Amino acid sequence: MEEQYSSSKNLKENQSNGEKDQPFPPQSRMTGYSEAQLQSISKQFQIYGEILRAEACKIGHINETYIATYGQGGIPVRYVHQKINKNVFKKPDEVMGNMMRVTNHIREHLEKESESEVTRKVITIIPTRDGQPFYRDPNGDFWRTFLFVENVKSYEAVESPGQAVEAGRGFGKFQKCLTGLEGDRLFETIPYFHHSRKRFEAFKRALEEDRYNRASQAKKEIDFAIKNEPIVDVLLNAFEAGEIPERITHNDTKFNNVLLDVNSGKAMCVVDLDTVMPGLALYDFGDMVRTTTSPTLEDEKDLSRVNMRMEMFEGLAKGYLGETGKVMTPGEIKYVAFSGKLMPLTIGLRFLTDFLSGDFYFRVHRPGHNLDRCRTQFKLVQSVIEQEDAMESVVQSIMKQLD
Ligand code: GN1
Ligand code: MG
Repeated sequence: MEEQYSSSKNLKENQSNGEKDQPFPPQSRMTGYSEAQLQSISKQFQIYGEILRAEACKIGHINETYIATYGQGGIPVRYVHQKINKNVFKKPDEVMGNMMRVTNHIREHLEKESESEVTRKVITIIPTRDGQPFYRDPNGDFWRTFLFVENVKSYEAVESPGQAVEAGRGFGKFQKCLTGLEGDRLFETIPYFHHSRKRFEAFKRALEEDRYNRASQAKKEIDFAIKNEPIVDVLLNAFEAGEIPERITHNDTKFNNVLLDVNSGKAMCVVDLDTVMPGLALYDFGDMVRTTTSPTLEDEKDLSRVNMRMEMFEGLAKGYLGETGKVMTPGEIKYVAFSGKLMPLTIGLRFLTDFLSGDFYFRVHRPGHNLDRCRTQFKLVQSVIEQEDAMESVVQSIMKQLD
């Protein structure tokens, strides 16, 4: 089945196995809801038809996601039910407030441009029966429902430079469209989310504590992090100096968060809007470099396969700058290539911190999973460092072509 979420067949399949001899934090376990439970939750929303089946979605390290098929008179329609991780998102009402504003803005923009297939180009939030964007269940958990986008596919790893162009174009359009969102500043759904200095300090604290005696397993990675510490302040300083502006950014521009049309391969819809908030455009671009340029998955064990491929970088930069190049400031353009090493370093630091702290944050599926994820990130940082000058030239030549 071609769809935006690759799903497991069994609702229980997402449960993690605890690590032997280690206290295993409860947040890392996934509950796994039954169809009957989902049915009762879905009754709270303005849904079309009766539930026929539901599958848990394995993608995503944070929220719990189910794809449910409903039918009315034999005609199927699909919805996505999602339980928001309230350990991570402390104020789910603010997350949904941002999401409503952002999706309404994009929808209005698409309609103004007389675009077709609007429900495939922006997420449709299904309200509860009393018109709210989320439902709070008796356990105090927050649920929301989206219309499933049909005939699209998401990929964990990029397969061609053309796909990289589409990823860049999809997130670039998103970015450009949100420059027109007026009104109050969006909520910061996770304060200091990409604040690389704070992420580095959190890593140092976890290392000093070494609560689970894991630092000895991560010596090389710890050395790498410390050696590359100067990277973490560069954009923060540029921002402080007024060299780069705050924008409304997506902040989780993983390649699997842009849905590509199954037939044309074109970017259709940007998903996972929980972290859309004030940020730096370069965080978004850097996170695309992180997830779109290596042929491997984020948890690849064979590090010799992890590398930044220039043709993918070029595709990404063409797609993204093609949309945003005229909106971005010279200060931002200066750090486009640099952001390609900042983001794998920042996310790698977060994986390492979580590994050292006992895997409380990212859902893990095997012992050492977060350390494996950290290793791929750091390998990618190294690969970007080795190719940064060439990446810079690619950016310059794309910018010249835009003039
Ligand atoms: C998390 O759950 P997912 O895959 O959408 C994380 C991102 C990381 C990413 C790493 C809220 O995103 O910041 O980059 O894992 N989201 C949050 O794969 O922390
Ligand atoms: Mg996400």
